[in-house]
Amino acid sequence: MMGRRGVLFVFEGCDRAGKTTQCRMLVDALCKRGIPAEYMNFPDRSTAIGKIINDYLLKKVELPDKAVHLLFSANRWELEPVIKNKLASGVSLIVDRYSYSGVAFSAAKKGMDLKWCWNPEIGLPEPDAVLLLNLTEEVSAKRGDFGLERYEATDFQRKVKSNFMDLKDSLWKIIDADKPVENLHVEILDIFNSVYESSAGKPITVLKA
Ligand code: NYM
Repeated sequence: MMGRRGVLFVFEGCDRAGKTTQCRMLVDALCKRGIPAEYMNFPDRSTAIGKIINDYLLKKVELPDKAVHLLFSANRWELEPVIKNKLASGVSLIVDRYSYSGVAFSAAKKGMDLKWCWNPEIGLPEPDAVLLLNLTEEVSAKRGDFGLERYEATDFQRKVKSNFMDLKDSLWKIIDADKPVENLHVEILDIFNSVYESSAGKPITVLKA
């Protein structure tokens, strides 16, 4: 008998919300329990497209907003076969940013709207769950200054947060990311367990218009 598929479990949020730490902790916890799981992150800077994105984020190159938006999306599409194969082979993917970051960040720029930004994402595998790590500005400020990458500025991050709130649907889970790391991990593990149970036997769907 074929085993069950993996789940596509996506973390979203502004910069410094603690997504990477929580993703890594979740992957470790799942692997220890014998649930096959792997970490994935977008942008994946290791691919050919990812290298251009990396140069753009580091401000080594300038690109028109629409062009770079499509590159971020293409970066997901170049990994779409990998995502589908891993899920089908039973591996759960714990994903550090996905299409929603693509839209929330690009649409925070002048002249870019949510609908235009969403279009290239249509048809990508749809997550079984999206967790939005929501950090208050006070706690974010305590984590130190932003880095030097593009987008790392308070005003811009405010717009990104408001875009995330516009994108969220009833299936998203909004998580209070001000909590201590360990408490947050326990809460997330619980959510994963219920998503894992409820997704057994369900096909992988795709993002829609
Ligand atoms: N980002 C990330 C986008 O603008 N569009 C996207 O599609 C994705 C996935 O890249 N500030 C932005 C959000 C971040 C930046 O991400 C780098 P990270 O997770 O810091 O490497």
